[in-house]
Amino acid sequence: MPRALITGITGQDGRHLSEFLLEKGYEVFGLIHGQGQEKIQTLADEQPGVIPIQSDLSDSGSLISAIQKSKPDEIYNLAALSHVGVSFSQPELTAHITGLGILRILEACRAVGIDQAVKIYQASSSEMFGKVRETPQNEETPFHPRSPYGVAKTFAHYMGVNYREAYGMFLCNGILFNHEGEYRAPEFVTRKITKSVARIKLGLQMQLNLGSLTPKRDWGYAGDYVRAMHLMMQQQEPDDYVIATGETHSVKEFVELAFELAEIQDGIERFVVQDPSLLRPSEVDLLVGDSTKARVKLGWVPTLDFPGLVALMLRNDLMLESKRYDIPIPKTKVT
Ligand code: F7E
Repeated sequence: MPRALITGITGQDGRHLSEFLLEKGYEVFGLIHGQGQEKIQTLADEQPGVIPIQSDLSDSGSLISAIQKSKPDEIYNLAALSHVGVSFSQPELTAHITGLGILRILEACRAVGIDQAVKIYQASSSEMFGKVRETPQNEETPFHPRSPYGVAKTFAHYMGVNYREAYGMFLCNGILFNHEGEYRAPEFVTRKITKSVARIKLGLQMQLNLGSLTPKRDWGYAGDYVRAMHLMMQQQEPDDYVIATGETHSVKEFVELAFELAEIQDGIERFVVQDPSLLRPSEVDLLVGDSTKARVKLGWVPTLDFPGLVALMLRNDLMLESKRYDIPIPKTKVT
């Protein structure tokens, strides 16, 4: 039975990936940080089958013992301070976890002596392209990060490349474009929109505060993207891959479609308030990925397009909010 160790186990990608790997027959270990038992209980409730290990990405000794305990064939480093906006107010913590986390894992593998056997996945990000040098972006596009988060991810990316070249370690960087779904946290714009539109439909909310509506993102479905992570790790040679749909849409288009699917007329005019406090000191205006390499070499294809993604997230939020307040699910284009 193959063994996988996942950092960021309770995050969106950790949830999708652990479900996927458990179904494939893996023994899955998840790193849980902090001292409370609450997270361990939540993990047991929401992700049954995952074996928790208390450890912290900022504590090298705890990583060494997590690796000794789990004896992983594959490590997926998904943990990060992942909110780009928040990284501007916590830049040092972002560097500490999002940047240095993978370095501590790589060194822990060397210290335990599994560095030539273990396969490691590093969650790189399209945020590294930032102020884009070409469109669409592929594996050869130069990086120009626009946030402490993007800078930290770029450091981590190159650290992985360096350990691959210097020590022959098996490390894949998955340069994932935005990926969303039912497990997305509500501080990210897509989930904020679908949750708010669902609540507006149910009469529970009257206003949706947003920052800029003009940035464009290449939004895919997280469930599709964890399959790509696993595929990279099954190859003979480690490599870096862009994972993206190849389509880009503005935040405004996302909001418009969510209102349309919820059958709410003139939603932007009636409910959206532009809130200057949600603007970022420097913004990434346009991202769209070229995932030809992953499609050709890994045989990876996404299953959900943009309208399918918005519909899935909105349907999920309509059901959750209706259930929470014991309101019948309203009739819409997705329910
Ligand atoms: O913002 C704009 C915001 O926070 C998307 C992370 O998973 O993907 C994600 O990073 C866009 C930005 O995601 C609000 O300014 C407007 O232009 O959902 P987001 P992100 O920054 O693209 C990459 C690939 C990662 O690696 C990251 O970890 O939407 N926007 N109004 C807003 N964004 C938020 N969060 N909230 C708003 O009210």
